[in-house]
Order: sequence, then structure tokens, then C-alpha cells
Amino acid sequence: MNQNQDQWKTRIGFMLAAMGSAVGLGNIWRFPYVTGELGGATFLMVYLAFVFLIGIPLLLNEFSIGKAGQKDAVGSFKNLAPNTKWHWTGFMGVVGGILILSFYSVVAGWSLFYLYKYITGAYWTEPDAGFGAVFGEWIANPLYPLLWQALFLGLTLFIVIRGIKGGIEKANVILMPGLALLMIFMAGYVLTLDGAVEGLKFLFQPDWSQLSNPKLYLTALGQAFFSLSIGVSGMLTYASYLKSKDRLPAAAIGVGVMDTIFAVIAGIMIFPAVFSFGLEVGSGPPLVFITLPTIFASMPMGNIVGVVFFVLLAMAALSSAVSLLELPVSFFKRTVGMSRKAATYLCTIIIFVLGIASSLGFGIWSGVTFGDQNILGMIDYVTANFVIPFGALLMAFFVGWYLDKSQARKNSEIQSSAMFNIWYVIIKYIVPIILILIVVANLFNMTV
Ligand code: LEU
Repeated sequence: MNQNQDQWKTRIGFMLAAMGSAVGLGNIWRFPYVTGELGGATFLMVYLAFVFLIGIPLLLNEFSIGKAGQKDAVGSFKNLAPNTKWHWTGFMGVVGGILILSFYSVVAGWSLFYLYKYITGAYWTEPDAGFGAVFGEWIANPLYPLLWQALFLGLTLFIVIRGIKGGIEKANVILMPGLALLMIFMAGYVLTLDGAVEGLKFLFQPDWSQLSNPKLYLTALGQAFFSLSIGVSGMLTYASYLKSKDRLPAAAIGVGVMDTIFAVIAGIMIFPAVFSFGLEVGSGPPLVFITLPTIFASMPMGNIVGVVFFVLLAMAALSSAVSLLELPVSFFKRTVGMSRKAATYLCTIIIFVLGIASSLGFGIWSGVTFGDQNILGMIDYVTANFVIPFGALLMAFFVGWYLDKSQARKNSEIQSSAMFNIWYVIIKYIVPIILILIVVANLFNMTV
């Protein structure tokens, strides 16, 4: 196969794919409910500070390793640091990506199922038992959610097996602009509802007392990393398919800004609706699968809004899942030496089998718990609080302390010396200090 098959056709194609990776369930499913739980605007401010001060510099850091390494997560470290153990960082990312996609595909499967229910009209009106009971029964079923999860992974496989240009780039060129249009339409519509202003106030008016809550900082940082897809090497892998003339800093800023805009628009789309129907905001993960359908059922044009919303959720999940699957596929292809086809099938099967556990954790395996977490909650917790921050920390150490400063500068492609120095101080000192504090605080939290 021609070497160029594994390269982006255009720079914008890469940007859209990286944005596709970033914008996902994290923005539409997770961001609104953690914001709801942790005081609205106060959470948003801390989140924004983390995205700009730490998230975007780390995204650039990860891009710089992939682009200079020119291989998969493991191979890139081997290229840049031969005969060292640094490639274990990439290996941890490969395992992390597989674990994340195993539970991500469960929630994505629910989204596809809801989409089907909206298309067929079954959820246009509230079922007799109520959306809460229907959702509870659905996730507890031992078989059907698995079929929808398999369908979702099948779609992901369909794209990844076609390679970078012909699969991932093409899909994102359609998915991302479509997603942007649908979200703007939804947010615009929701803002016309009575009571929408309350929702906006909640999102934009700070409650300073929350600033003394340590959980706010842990969650905001974890959410920033998850949302920017940092730390597991998916972004590293995408950057390795870049040609030499592409510029990284602008790409990192572009992806970070767009991802944040999508999260805020998701908030604008959800909170005004929640407030205008007088419902609870901090209702946790069910926000999207119980609260919103309840609202759609009594909203003018709610059926159309419901279809649009779940199309949007499924599209966002798909473009992120593609990046999570490409990460191990690229490893099996480029470092282990398998064909793309074989690697894609193998990884999809591994992910599906692991995902079965997360799905059954809502039903027949609900007795398997870790603290108050079920299986999905536990894998989400471990990957979001340990694998991702630890991966990001190792990558910061790699560039800040292992590589020469001149090499770090060249790889980062930052033109201005002043900007480079700021970035370098962040990567070399600030990120390690903050991340060590966070990882230690998480360990401590777990034991108390
Ligand atoms: N950034 C993605 C999201 O926000 C998740 C990532 C792990 C691919 O959903």
C-alpha cells in the first residue's frame, strides 16, 4: 500500500478530524451534567482557565510528539527516544484508548437507540411508565443495548477500516460541519422558549462559594483533558499523519477553542430547556436520556428537536470513537505490522468484548460495584482520573525534561521566542506540579 494512504489530504481535514475527536459525548453528555452538579458558571470559569492554561499547551505537546515521531503511539516514542522505556507511555495510551472506547460505545449505543425511537415516533410522547422507568429498564436489559453498541462499533469500524484520507478525513468533513449547524439550530430554538433566561443565568452567573470546593478543580481538569482527548495518544496518532508543512500551534488553539465553543453551546442548548420546564439541573448522567426526552415531549416541535438532538449526539460520539479506534489500530498496524483491515477487526472485537462488561453492569452485573460505581463508572473513573492525567504528565516530562530544549522548540513549531518560553515553562514546570497534585489528590480521595 502506498505510504501516502496514511496521510491527511488537507490541513483542514486534519483540523476537522482532531475537532471531531475532541467534540463528543464529553461535550454534550458529560459537560452539562458536571456543570449542573458543580455550580454552573463557577465551574465553567475554572474549566475555561484549565483549557487555556493547561489543556491547549498539552494538546500542542501531544501533537508535537506525534508529528515529530511520525508513527503510532508506541512507535513515535521509539523513534524519538530509542532504547529507552518512554514508549510505555504510548502503550499505556493504547490500553487507555481501548478501555475508554469500551464504555464510550455503551453510551453511544444508547444514543443510537434513542435516535431510532425518535425516528419511529415512539418517544414523541412520554411513555405511560415515564422516561425514567423506560430508560432504567432499557439499560438493564442484558441483550438489546449490546446490539446497539455493536451497531455503533460497526459504524466506527466502517470508517476506520478505510484509512486516514478515505475514511477518517472524509467522515469528519461531513460530520463536523453538520454537527455545528445542528447545534446552532438547537441552541437558537431553545433560546426562544419562556424561561430560557434562567438557564443562561445559571450558565453565566457565578456562585463564588463553590470555589472552595476541591471537587470542582479535580472535575474541571479531568473534564478539560477528556474533552480535548489529551493523554491517551489519540491526538498524537492523528498528528503523526501530518505532512511537514502543517503548523501545529494554530491547530492546537483551533481545536481547543472549537471544543470549548461546542461545550458552551451544548450548555446553552440544555440549561434553558431544563429551566423553562422547571426541572432539576444536577440530575447526573440521566440528564440527556431522561430529563431531555421529558422536555421534548412537552415542547412545541419537540419531536423534531428530539430527532435532531440524538442525531447530533450520535454524530459527535462517532467522530470521537473513530479517533479512539484509530489509536490501537495504528499501533497494531505500524508497530506490530498487521494490515489495517486485520488490525481494525481485531481492535473492534477486543473493545466490544470488554464493553459487554460495562453494559451488563447496569443490569445482571449491577452487583459488581467499586465503592458506589458500577463497572462503567469504575472504568470511566480510572481512565479519567488516572490514565489520562498520568499519560499527559509523562508526555510533559518527555518534552520538558527528556528532549533538548532546542528539539522541543523545533517540534512545537512555535515561531515567537516569547511564546515558546511561556509554553515551555508551562510544560516543564506548571503542568507537572498541577498534575502531580491532582493525581495525589485523587489517590487520597479514593482512600477516604
Ligand atoms: N474528547 C472526547 C469527548 O469529549 C473523548 C475522548 C476520550 C475521545 O467525548
